[in-house]
Amino acid sequence: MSSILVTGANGQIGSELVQTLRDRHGDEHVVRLDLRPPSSTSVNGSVNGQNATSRTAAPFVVADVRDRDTLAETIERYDIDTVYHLASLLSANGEKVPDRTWDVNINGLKHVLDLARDHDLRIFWPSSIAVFGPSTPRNDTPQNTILNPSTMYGVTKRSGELLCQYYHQRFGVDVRSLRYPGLISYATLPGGGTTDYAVDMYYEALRSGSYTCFVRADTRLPMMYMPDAIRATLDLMNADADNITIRDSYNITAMSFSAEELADAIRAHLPDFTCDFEPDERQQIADAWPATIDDRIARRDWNWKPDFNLDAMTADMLAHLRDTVQ
Ligand code: NAD
Ligand code: AKB
Repeated sequence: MSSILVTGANGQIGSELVQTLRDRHGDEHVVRLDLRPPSSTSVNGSVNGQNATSRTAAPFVVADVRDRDTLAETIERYDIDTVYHLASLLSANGEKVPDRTWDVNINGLKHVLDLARDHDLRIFWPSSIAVFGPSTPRNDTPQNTILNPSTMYGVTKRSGELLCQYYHQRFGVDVRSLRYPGLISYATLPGGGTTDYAVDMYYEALRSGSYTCFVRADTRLPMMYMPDAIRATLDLMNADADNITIRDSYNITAMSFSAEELADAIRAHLPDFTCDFEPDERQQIADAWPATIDDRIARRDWNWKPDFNLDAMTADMLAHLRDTVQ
């Protein structure tokens, strides 16, 4: 049986996607790759982490996705047929190191697409609402619209979308993609994006009862709870290829709320929670992104439909975090 490779496996999405893939395919058929071994021992004590050449019950490869040779070696050694290529720098961190962001996000993806062409791999690669920019329509942002990203992260996401579409059209690579909105989860902290405030607010509400939010109260962005994001990812990958009409990246959304509405939703459970707002440089990034997304094509092509709205997500987040956050 072939195996699945998840790059960026330690990240906010990767850590949860890996768990779901393991449940479906077995630990030994899900190979994780990241810059460092996972920090905890909660990975069955089976972390290898030395190089790409060791096989364990739950294989882990320490590698940089810019290292094409190690990617190729990993794909051959573990008989990989599908790659979830998540390794990336995100929007806020990306602005601090734009050269590295281009290098990791674009050259890493190019290696994966080249290997997909040569080894007949199926690829999932996430794009982002960061492909949109200040002159994109902000409400019900259409699938096909003005795409003028204002961050290096957004530039790499739009360039990556075009690269995916090109490899599909020119070489027949089965690469599929979603423009995720901000993702909210309790298992692993986010990795330096603009939408991180939405996760931070839950943690601080429980930890200290107050939060200073780095965007304005009226900042409204599209968001999604992680269980919906994982399900969307796997549903897209399981969809009949004939139904996939978008080969750059699908618009997808679940909910949309302002930072103040998020604080209010938390306050419904924690009445003493206080939130103030001190926008920093991430405000400018948030202001260039849509408030709401039109995802009708995803709904039509592969029956996308979210399960969680703001209230359901808030109840679930707080229930999970209550015991762990001090
Ligand atoms: P994250 O920052 O939590 O995790 C990214 C992982 O990639 C980290 O574990 C990091 O160590 C690893 N990584 C970074 N550079 C690497 C390199 N050179 N080689 C190997 N590994 C490297 O990110 P995430 O939130 O899990 O995002 C995963 C993907 O989903 C990214 O492509 C991101 O752009 C996309 N996305 C995420 C969100 C979100 O809200 N989380 C929204 C839209 C799109
Ligand atoms: C970020 O804020 O950078 C990510 C994203 C929406 O791509 N969460």
